[in-house]
Amino acid sequence: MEWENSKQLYEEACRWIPGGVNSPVRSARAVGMHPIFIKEAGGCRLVDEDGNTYIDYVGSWGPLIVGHSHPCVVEAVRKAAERGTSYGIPTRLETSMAQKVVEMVPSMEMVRMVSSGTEATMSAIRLARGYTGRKKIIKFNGCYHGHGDCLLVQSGSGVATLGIPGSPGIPEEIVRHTLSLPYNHLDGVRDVMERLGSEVAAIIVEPVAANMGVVPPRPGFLEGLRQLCDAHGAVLIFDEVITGFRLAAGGAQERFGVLPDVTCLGKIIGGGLPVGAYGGKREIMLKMAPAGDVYQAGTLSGNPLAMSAGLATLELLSQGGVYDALEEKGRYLAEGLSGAAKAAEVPMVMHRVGSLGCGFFTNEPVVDFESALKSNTRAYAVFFQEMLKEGVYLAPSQFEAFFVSLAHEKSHLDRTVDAAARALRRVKEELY
Ligand code: KE4
Repeated sequence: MEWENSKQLYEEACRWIPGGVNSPVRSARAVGMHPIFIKEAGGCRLVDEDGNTYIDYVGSWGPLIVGHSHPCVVEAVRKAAERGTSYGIPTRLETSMAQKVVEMVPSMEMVRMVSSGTEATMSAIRLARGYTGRKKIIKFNGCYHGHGDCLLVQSGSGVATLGIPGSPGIPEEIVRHTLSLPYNHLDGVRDVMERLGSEVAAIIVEPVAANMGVVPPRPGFLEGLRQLCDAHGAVLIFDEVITGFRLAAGGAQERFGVLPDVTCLGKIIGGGLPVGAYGGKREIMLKMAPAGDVYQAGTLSGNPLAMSAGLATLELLSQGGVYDALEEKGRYLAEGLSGAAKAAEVPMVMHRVGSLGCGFFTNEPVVDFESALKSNTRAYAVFFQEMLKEGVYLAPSQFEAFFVSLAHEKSHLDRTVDAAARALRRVKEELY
């Protein structure tokens, strides 16, 4: 497999775009190569600029849960575009989307559309601070909530991948009120809340962490956060940008039976177009301007193209049997990959929740960011490159996830497991 055109396109891009990419995790630096450039995609397949095809397990980092270029989504966007792309004036589509989201997400009574997950979490933090009149925020090491200043502390995803200690350009005064604690360690949270609880506006958490690789909540962790927020009057925010509409129709909060006060959404809600959202209890959401006095705005928030793509996607996800199918596909793939690692005698800890998963190259338990960081990222890099040569596109970082879609058929999963068997043998030869 060769990537001559991608190499040239990357060199050209680097002249005009910092690092040649519009988002750092796409750079593939962490896996020791240049990024491939994609020409088109359909279903679970990608085609790059050199004509190579891949089975795609990134799906634009989660949004394409029904597959690329789904006819229903394409048709919805086409029809909307013919009527205009954006008005900056209310449309009935936005109300339909809000009603659909409230219907699907158990804790939501009202919702506000924005254009990215970062906007959703930034707004949720401002809302929590405005609603409580408090300043402090608790997040968790290895969780990534977008690149908003006050949340870019001990973050996962690209920050962890590139080993950036946070980010220059964020004044200490901004992050002084952000406490980042070990994920899954409820005692640590309880200690901090007992000392500072009256100053804490919110605890924000990925209910299943997916930016340090995939790390599920320990039994009782989410329930414990709920109890601590109730006891100290803090707002519990679930960042469901990845887990929303993926782990169940109602996301992680439905799957784990713990209801937050505010939920942040993104990715799937836009069906591949730029959409984020935040919402929750009516009493809290009514603090947002113009109903209340906490300000947040967005030129393209709720634009008809993005609403059309998102609504078409959520309608497809509302059909019977969808989440059983995603569960079975995820299970089948994860068990296949684990079996291939065992056969190749390569240490791998496999975590999977529904159609979201990650294989850590380690033989120790992974329960938080600190233990995830012990993974052999060199082994992951070799695995990534070998799988790419086999025609399988994985996340170019150990600290991300694989995303299975409805478009992945058993034949694709079998091909992936067969490819992994060969790739892992080469990892074994090279590193173990
Ligand atoms: P965006 O601003 O990238 O739409 O969403 C930020 C965000 C918020 N919360 C969670 C849990 C997230 O995972 C994300 C973004 N996820 C990364 C991948 N892990 C997006 C990929 C990228 O940064 O290019």
